[in-house]
Amino acid sequence: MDGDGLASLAELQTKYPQITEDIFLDIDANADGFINEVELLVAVETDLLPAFITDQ
Ligand SMILES: [Ca+2]
Repeated sequence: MDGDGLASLAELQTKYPQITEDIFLDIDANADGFINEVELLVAVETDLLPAFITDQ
């Protein structure tokens, strides 16, 4: 993440190389092309992501 509170697919893939575009689109609930903190929390709760990303 680059400090704006949103994560792009490329940013997520630096931490989770296994994340595909399909998974990213599933996480991106409002389809704005970025993952915000709420979407990240939902992704962890629904096991779309294996762990919580803690840095900002
Ligand atoms: Ca989003």
